[in-house]
Amino acid sequence: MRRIRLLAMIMAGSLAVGGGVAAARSSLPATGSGGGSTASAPSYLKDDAGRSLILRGFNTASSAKGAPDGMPKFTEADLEREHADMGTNFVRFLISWRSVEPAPGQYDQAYLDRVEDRVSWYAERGYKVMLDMHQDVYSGAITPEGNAGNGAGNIGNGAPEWATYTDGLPVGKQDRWELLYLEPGVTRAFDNFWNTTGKHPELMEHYANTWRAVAERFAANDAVVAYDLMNEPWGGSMQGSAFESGPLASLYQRTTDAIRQVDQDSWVCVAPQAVGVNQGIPSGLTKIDDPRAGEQRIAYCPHLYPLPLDIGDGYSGVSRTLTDATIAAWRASVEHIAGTVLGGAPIIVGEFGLDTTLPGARDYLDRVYGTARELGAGVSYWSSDPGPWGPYLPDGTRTLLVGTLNKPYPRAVAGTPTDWSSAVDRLQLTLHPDPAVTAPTEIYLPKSGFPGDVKVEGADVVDWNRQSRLLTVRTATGASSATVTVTPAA
Ligand code: IDC
Repeated sequence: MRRIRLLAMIMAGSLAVGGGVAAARSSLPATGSGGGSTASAPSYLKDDAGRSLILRGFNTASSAKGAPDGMPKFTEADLEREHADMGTNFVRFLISWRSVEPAPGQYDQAYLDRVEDRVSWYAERGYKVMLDMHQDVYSGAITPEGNAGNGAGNIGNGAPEWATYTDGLPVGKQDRWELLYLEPGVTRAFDNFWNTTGKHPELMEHYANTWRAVAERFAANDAVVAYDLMNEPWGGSMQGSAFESGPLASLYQRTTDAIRQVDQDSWVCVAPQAVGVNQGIPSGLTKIDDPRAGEQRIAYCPHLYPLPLDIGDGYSGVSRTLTDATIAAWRASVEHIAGTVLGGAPIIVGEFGLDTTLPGARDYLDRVYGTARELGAGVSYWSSDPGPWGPYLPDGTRTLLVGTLNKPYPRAVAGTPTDWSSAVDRLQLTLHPDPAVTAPTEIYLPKSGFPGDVKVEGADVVDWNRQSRLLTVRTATGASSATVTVTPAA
């Protein structure tokens, strides 16, 4: 019953505010590039050489949430397999407040050592890492074993026990973990965190300082490029734009300021309220100021979880039509926040994912990656955990995700990608070279017959590395545009 009400509430919200999104979008400058509906030219995270990064990878991993040592069940061999099978270059790596600050003001350096150790696996393979301060339902301290009644175990995670104040309010059982957000004890824990109760001004301060401790550790680490400040924020009793423009924006600002005391260069990623916005309703998030010298390094990192996919049909029939409508509304909302509110922030889709056994799963994946490409967005798929949502089943069998994700793509572009397309049997990239960037453009090519036939205009092939499967091209001096087309050998 309750689930239906929540879904109805979100759907109603989506219908009621849909017009607002469209209006916001039409007021943006239209570039009309590639015949798409890009509201403003995408912007990209840059690597140290100044190249535009196209980030493709996974969330790793949900298994970290309840683990006593805070580490995912994911080995270096697992990363090796992922890299060989899909050529990923990015990870959204889950960390948690409870693990960084197990007691007030005490930062667990041994935990950060373990994180750093995992980061080094990624660094050795040329990956970029986004650290994600994960939470679901606030904290493990309020959703003890078995609470959800679905055998999922300890599903709440994030805040340390000492920062969890439910004021004695109950947390009942729910058959879907998301619905625990509606329980009175969970609402109160969030209200105390955001200090809407007026009783705990210290908690947000602790949170910002926790991030500073993390940033201090990773500031000089070239592989760590971004900090995702809070997974799926929830306002407790305060919802929508009152929450997003109020306590959420204020937490983001304080945390950004704290990070910048120790790290000038990493990107700070902000996300909207999750419920509703993940399903395509507009966000009321407001601007965050980056105090660093030079250009802003704030990225927008929303999640995408269309409700119709959950309702049973997967991506087919009426739920496909509704999912497409959700994606269109979500895209308009994302372009508005990244383009207008945040002033041209790059986008990373921090999470999206589905049960790959659902009908139409492959089409849905192609649809979302296509949208991300048009937005210039990085993507971290939820998640690498073994199972039907992930790339591998627990016995190691590949799901359809592996073949669907393993496509050629430009990983680092010496300029701006103005148009690119990717299919299992073809990669085409057109870029506007940046003469200030001396490093070459790198393109990942899967094993299936690539590199085969390589055509370049306004550029030269510098190298093909069979080991890393990277094709390296350098644009001709003075060229205003370059195009690379690669098709596999027949
Ligand atoms: C899910 C895990 C599931 C776990 C639950 C609660 O897949 O095993 O029981 O979290 O800890 C999100 C969250 C992400 C969720 C994911 C899938 O950010 O933590 O993982 N999801 O449900 N938001 C929307 C979906």
